[in-house]
Amino acid sequence: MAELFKNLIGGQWVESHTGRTFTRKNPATGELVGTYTDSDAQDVDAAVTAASRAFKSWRLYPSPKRGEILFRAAQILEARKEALAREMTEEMGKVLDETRGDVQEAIDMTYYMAGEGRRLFGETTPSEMRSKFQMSVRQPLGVVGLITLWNFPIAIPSWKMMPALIAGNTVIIKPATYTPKLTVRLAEVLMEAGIPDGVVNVVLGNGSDVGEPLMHHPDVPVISFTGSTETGRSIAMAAAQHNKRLTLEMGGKNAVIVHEDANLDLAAEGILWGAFGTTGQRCTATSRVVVHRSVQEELAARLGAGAGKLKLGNGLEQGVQVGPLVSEGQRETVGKYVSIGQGEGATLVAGGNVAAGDGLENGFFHEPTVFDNVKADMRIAQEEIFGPVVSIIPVDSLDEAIDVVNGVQYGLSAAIFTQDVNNAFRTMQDIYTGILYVNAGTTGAEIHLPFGGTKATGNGHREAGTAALDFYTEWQSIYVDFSGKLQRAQIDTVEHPAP
Ligand code: UN1
Repeated sequence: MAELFKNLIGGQWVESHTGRTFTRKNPATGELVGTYTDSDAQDVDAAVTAASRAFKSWRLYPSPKRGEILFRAAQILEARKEALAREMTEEMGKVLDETRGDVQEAIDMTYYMAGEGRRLFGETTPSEMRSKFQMSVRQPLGVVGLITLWNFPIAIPSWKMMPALIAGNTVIIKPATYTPKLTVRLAEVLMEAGIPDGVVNVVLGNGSDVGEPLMHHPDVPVISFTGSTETGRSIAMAAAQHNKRLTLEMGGKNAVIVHEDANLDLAAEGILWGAFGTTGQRCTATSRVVVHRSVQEELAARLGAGAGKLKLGNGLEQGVQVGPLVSEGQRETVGKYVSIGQGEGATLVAGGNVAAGDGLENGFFHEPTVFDNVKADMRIAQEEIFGPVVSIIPVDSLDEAIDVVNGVQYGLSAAIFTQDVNNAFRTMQDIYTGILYVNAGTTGAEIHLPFGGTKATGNGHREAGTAALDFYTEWQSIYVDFSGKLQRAQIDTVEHPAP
């Protein structure tokens, strides 16, 4: 009998009261990967009760001690890195090198936030009055609801959980139904590391049965969501009704500028990795290449040849560079956009088909696809595809390139390849995205710096770095008057100067 993965509520691994289960199959092979308890609003209620109770003591637990628990969790994650990466490849599909990177991001974030337990800095400022001391301190918010996507099955949960926990919040996480296992593993690690019962809760199930009750729950004042812009908007409306604090990490339509002075070898390599790594299923994936017309032909030839050479297959196998899409539905979306691109008159220079042969027909594979001569307003150049499709858009100047990069509804990541420092700085100044790379592709953000985007990509908050703490804490400004008299305003200190 295969292991049944359960909810974690109040420190106990429990089945949903529904008695239902759901399963996940390996998107590369179709083999069963896991069976999961399938929850609903009643399980969410139980988790909220447990998390609310645990918050009373966790908020008072000294933050350096919280940090020690996180530090132990990071050590356990390190020790299990390889096993976790393999499980992730089986469940999500991306290749082993990338799933190792995903686990590494969780390790890095956990160590980083462990260290924050000894900082969590506020400020002290001078007072306008005599004998008065003032400071700001970070206070936790309460029970935090986390709703995560499947493309970074352990990194994204860790980006949300670790800052929330170090700041003294308790959490309830609903992982994506495609990849619940790695969230269960992360919660197991935290329990082993000594996190008190009820501080971390996991509720498995789908968006309407678990995500919605969580986002509507009156005792969950904070929601953090990573996923589509469409779902994010509906969460924002629900959050507004309850006056919840909300962070949204949503779509992208990330572009790389290849200027006429670019190192083309470097640019082609960066684009191939950015576009086809994780089979294009990253919020940060390279989806548009905005190229100076003088180097368009050469770059298109390199990208077409490079895409054609990539080895597709089961990500656990040596030498495989591109895994499957996460689901049949995701592959259908890719197919739909390939047809749209052809209908719009773009030139297909590589790929364009479902991939088959050598066992690929058992999974959701699609050929890495490159379109050339794309116009900036075509749908393939405007809408997020979240798959292995990249569009080359020719331009005549850096000004035009910058306008094209900015001319979409999203603003997550962008990049420029140029050897000219003036062009690099000009781009930094004028591109309106949350993340920008110079002479590197659009992916590869590190955990030390704020992660997130402008416009329809987000709602103004950032994950990672100390910016994440701003989301998971409330500032409290504290004034301590030790003068022994009622000081009413600056005027008092002027009128009654000390002897
Ligand atoms: C995402 O796709 O949601 O910068 C996150 C990167 C990764 C994170 C991507 N470190 O591509």
